[in-house]
Amino acid sequence: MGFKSGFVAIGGRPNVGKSTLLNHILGQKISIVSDKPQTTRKRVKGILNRVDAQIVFVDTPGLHVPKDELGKFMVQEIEDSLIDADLLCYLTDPFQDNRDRGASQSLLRAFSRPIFLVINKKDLVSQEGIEAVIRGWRESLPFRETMAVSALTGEGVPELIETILRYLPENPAYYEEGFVSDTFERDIVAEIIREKVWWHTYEEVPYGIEVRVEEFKEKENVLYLRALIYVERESHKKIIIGEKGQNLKKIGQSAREEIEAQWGKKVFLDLWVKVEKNWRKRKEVLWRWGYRAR
Ligand SMILES: Nc1nc2c(ncn2[C@@H]2O[C@H](COP(=O)(O)OP(=O)(O)OP(=O)(O)O)[C@@H](O)[C@H]2O)c(=O)[nH]1
Ligand SMILES: [Mg+2]
Repeated sequence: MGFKSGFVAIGGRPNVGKSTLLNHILGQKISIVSDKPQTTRKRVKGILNRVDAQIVFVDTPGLHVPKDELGKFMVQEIEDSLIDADLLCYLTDPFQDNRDRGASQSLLRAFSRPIFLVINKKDLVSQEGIEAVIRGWRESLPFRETMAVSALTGEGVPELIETILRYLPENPAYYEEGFVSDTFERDIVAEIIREKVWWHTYEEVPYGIEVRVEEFKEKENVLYLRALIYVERESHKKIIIGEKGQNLKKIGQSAREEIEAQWGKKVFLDLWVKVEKNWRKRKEVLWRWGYRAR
């Protein structure tokens, strides 16, 4: 058998565990995760290198009906990820309602290569629960494979990878060995900070957050970072900073610890909060930040 390679898109509704699955497969944090829907905004590549194959996984934003320019960009990211994909893992979980099937129909129909139905969060339900999900989907599209996994415990993930490999073509590798993601270091740092802001804010606040890393200076054993956290409203700025700056301190501390662990260096993280009014609706700001919808 020759070397195999291909692109595998991980798609599905918000919050079903797409990014958690990507991270588990790669054995490292590549894509940020939270318990709130629509965490992922841009597609994230994670490259699995094996002696016999290279699988380029593409984590995508959650499928939803866009309400603003940022949402339009996110849905476009899903569509663009499918153009190159050899296979689509449509991820769902046992807690989705009928909207899951409704929302996915046009996307799934437009995709002409193999689609797997992957039911995630297996650890939270019984076998009957999994079977109920499969029954719910039976009338819909013909999936080539149906599997249940837990992205959290890893149960079922090796089987998923082996099954994916059976469908991939014989091809040389797309990326050099050792290449795990094509995300720029600055953007990785910005995403880690955004994740911590998401963890420490609630209701509508996290959705209006954007993080930009303005300075990224790497010296021998030290990484110096200056980042701006943008919010949509003055009141959100107060929430992020918190009483006597306590919330911002927590955000900064957990982001710093994670960056230090990833880079293996001491990190100085200088965090600032700025208002950019209603930025999710403003094309000129979105374009500047790389969220360019067609
Ligand atoms: N119990 C359990 N929780 C999981 C599993 N996979 C993901 N989660 C949790 O589900 C929540 C959403 O996970 P994400 O990986 O951010 O989901 P996503 O599909 O990438 O979400 P969006 O980026 O918003 O579309 C987080 O709280 C995860 O910890 C799993 O297999 N079991
Ligand atoms: Mg995600």
